[in-house]
Amino acid sequence: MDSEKILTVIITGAAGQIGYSLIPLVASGQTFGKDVKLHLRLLDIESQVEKLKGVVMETQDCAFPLVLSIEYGYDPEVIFKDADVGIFVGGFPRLKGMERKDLIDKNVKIFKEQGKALNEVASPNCKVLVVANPANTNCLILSKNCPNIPKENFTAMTRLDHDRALNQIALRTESRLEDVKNVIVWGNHSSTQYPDARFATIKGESLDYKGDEDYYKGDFISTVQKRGAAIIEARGFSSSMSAANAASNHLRDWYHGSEDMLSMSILSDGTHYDIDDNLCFSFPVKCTGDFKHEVIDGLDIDDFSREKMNITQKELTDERDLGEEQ
Ligand SMILES: *[C@@H]1O[C@H](CO)[C@@H](O)[C@H](O)[C@H]1NC(C)=O
Ligand SMILES: *[C@@H]1O[C@H](CO)[C@@H](O)[C@H](O)[C@H]1NC(C)=O
Ligand SMILES: CC(=O)N[C@H]1CO[C@H](CO)[C@@H](O)[C@@H]1O
Repeated sequence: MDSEKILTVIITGAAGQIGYSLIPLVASGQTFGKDVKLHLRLLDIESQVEKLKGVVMETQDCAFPLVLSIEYGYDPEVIFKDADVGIFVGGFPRLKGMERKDLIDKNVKIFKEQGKALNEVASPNCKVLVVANPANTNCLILSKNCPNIPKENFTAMTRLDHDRALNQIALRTESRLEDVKNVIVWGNHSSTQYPDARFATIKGESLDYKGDEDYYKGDFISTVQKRGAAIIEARGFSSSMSAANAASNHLRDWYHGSEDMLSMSILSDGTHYDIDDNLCFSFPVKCTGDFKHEVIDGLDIDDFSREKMNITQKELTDERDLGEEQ
């Protein structure tokens, strides 16, 4: 018999909206599987701890058979202890009228502190997913402050954009969602991202991209890019159910592996698609299981795509430079 599999999983921002949707996905086994037992470690800021206590009570009341223990609090040096997986959902949100520089300053402070704590107390084998925006830059800062954990173990989420893109293609082609595969989201998780349908397949056959090129170069891209804003406009809150679901999908496929081409933001090393190193950039990846992934290289980049990739790269570079002034 295999020895029992146990993961210590931390979720930051656990008292927030995304946390509330994410905890049941993780705790029920949807994310890591029904055979993986869990120690849950939930963090939020001090002013949210009372609320977090309520979330912990509810998590206990769900009586999830996989959950061996739950701890919660606001001190990352306590909560991050021995973490195998870190899901960073908590950040400083962009408030109305806030400049990007202020947003970066606030988040740099949080992710520096959390990176240091992770470095001190987490497992050196810890795997990281950053969800909190600006996710790519937050991920880069976290990694910089956490040299004990290899760079390849840091990722940021573009899976929500990826899943949004799959859904738009399914609607456009009147296909079943499960039959649509292999889109790519390049770059930053923001309105400069480039959702790329050129290699998409439906039931294993190439999508008729050329036959509907105006759409795939136009409305398709802008719909995916602006989907987050459209949801805020309609719902009055930012995406949380779908963000939690995407975080769970990202971790599930990273852990178990997948046949599909997926999108993940990773720390670039300058060897893929002429993207500079030292950026957290979303690439097409193949997840091979046990939290291993490789960039899918060799895809053709036409002028249209390169121009879009240049835009998103430039923005990330500017933002990294802002973050480094701290
Ligand atoms: C990257 O995306 C995040 C999240 O949407 C956003 O806050 C940030 O400003 C973007 N960065 C750039 C450089 O566009
Ligand atoms: C993309 O950026 C590179 C380097 O900055 C530049 O040489 C190239 O001409 C740009 N390509 C397009 C299509 O904008
Ligand atoms: C993707 C991946 O798992 N990368 C590395 C994470 O860290 C461990 C060691 O701490 C490495 O063995 C993995 O290759």
